[in-house]
Amino acid sequence: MDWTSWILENRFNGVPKIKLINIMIEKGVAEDEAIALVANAHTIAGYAYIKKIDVLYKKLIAFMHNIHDVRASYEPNFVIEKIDVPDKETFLKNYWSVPQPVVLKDVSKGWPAMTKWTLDYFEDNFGDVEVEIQLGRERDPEYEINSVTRKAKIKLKDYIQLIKANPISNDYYMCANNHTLKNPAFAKILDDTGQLPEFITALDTKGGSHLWIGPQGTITPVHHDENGLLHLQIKGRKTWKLISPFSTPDMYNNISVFTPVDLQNIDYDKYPLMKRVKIMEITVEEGEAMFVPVGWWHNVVSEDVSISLSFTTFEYPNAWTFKNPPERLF
Ligand SMILES: O=C(O)CCC(=O)C(=O)O
Repeated sequence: MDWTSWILENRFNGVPKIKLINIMIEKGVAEDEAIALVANAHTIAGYAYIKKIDVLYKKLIAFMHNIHDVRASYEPNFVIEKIDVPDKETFLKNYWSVPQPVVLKDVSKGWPAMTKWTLDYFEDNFGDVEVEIQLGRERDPEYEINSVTRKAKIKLKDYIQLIKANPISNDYYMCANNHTLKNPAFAKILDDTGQLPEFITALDTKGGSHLWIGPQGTITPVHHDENGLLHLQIKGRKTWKLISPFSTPDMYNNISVFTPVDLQNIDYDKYPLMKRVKIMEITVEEGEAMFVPVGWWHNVVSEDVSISLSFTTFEYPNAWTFKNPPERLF
C-alpha cells in the first residue's frame, strides 16, 4: 500500500491528520510509523508541483460547479426539447455551440427505411454477411470498458435469429464502433435512406456513421463520447439519460470515458457527489434523432427491438481533444 499517496490525497481533501493516523493503525500500521508517515508526507520529491496541480484542479472544479449551478438556475436548460429539424445556422446557434442536447422530429420522414427495415429485411437481404457484435455482456459487469474483448463476428442471419429467439436481452448488441457500414455488402442500404438535416454532411460509409441493431433491454452504460453525435431511431424507441459535461467533477470518471456509477440504480452512499448531478431524460421515438453534444454523458436503454443509425459527420469541425484517466484510480 502506497500510504504516502493516500495520505496526500486525503490531506488535500481536508481529512484531519489524526483521522488518517487512526485509520492506518486500524489497518495494522504501527503507531510510531503512522505518525511519521503523516508528518513527513509533504517532504516527498515533487510535493510543490503536486500542490500546485491540486490548487489548479480545485479551481477548475469550482468553475465547472459554478457554470453547472448558474445553468441550473434556469430550468429549461435541463429540459430536452423535441423540435422540427432546424436549418444549419439555427442548429449552430441554439444547440451545437451552446452546447445543448435536443431531439429532432421527423428526421427520416419518407425514407424507405422507415417501412423496409425490419429484422426480416436484414435477415433476407444481408443474412450471409458477417457483422461484429458485442456478446456475453451479461456475464461481464464492465462490458463497455471491456468492449474489445466482448467483440464477436457472426453472420447477420445468426444474430437476427438470436434476437428473434430472445427479443429481450442485454447479452448481445450490434453497437458502438461496429464496422458494418464500411462493408461494401451493405452499400445498398444507402438506397433506403433519404434527405438528411443540412448540418449532417452525408451517410458516411468510411466510419462516420454506424448501424445499430439490438434487442429490447440493451443498456449502454453512462459514458461520454469524444465528438458530437446524432443518433436516429429507425425502428423502436430508446430512452436517453443525459448529464452535462459541467458535472464531470462529480461523475467518478475513473477510466477512459467511463464511470462505475450505475445510472439505472445510483448508489448515493458509495457515490455521494452524484447528489449534485442533474439528470435529463427523454424517450426518442421512431423517426426522431437525439443530438448529443460533445462531452455530454449519456446512458441509453432500448425500450423495443431497435434499429438505429448514428452520425458524427457534421458540417462543423467535430474532432476534439480529451485527456482521459488512463487507468483505474480507485
Ligand atoms: O444506442 C445506444 O445504445 C447507445 C448510443 C451511444 O451511447 C453512442 O452512440 O455513443
